[in-house]
Amino acid sequence: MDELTRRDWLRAAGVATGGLVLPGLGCAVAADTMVGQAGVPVAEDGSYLLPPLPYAYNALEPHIDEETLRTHHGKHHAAYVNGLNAALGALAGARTKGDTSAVPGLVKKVAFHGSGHVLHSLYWVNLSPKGGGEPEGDLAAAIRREFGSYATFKKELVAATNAVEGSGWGILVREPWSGRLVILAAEKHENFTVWGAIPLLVIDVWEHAYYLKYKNMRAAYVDAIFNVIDWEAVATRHAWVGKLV
Ligand code: MN3
Repeated sequence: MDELTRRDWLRAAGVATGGLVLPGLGCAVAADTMVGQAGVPVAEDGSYLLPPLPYAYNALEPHIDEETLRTHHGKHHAAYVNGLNAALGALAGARTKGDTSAVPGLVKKVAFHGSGHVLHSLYWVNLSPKGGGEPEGDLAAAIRREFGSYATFKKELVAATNAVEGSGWGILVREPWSGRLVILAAEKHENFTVWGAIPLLVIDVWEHAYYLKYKNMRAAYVDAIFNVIDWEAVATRHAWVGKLV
């Protein structure tokens, strides 16, 4: 693979396995309170911030009532932001102590709160008092191409969303390998990824990745794989993601 093809492949792979790449969310956050993020505001110290609603709490009445929106944004979403910051802080503390015992529990918290934070940030800007109607332009054309009609698309999105078991989300994504639109449903927020995060390095721990040689000794396989990681490739992707934010 020549270098250009390789770079393009790495780029495409990253976007696709990330599942959902968030566009700029357009939150009106003062520039001096955030650092280079597309709508998911980050403070100077790297902690996450609750993005302000882009409209008043009563602006979506009567469809979404003021009390619901006030609680949803000010309490529930804020709790995800706080939970994410707390989990990352606890991870940093454990790292300082060289203690990995808490890491498995904490990474689940990062996935849960981080995904909750990102999905809510997108949810607010998916809504508007001026919303409703049907999509137009390129999006409308893409929906027609994929689903046949807006009515069919809506029926499928509603069916998927209504059928989420327990708590979760109906989600429309643009799948970057082909550019096509895909309807997904997430249980909880994550199971177990952060939507919008773009992977830089992955380690397959399905047994098919190691069982023939390592049998049940997954840890030996994981230890060994560090001998063959292409950090230059990881660095290329790291730099590419840096240009997005
Ligand atoms: Mn919610």
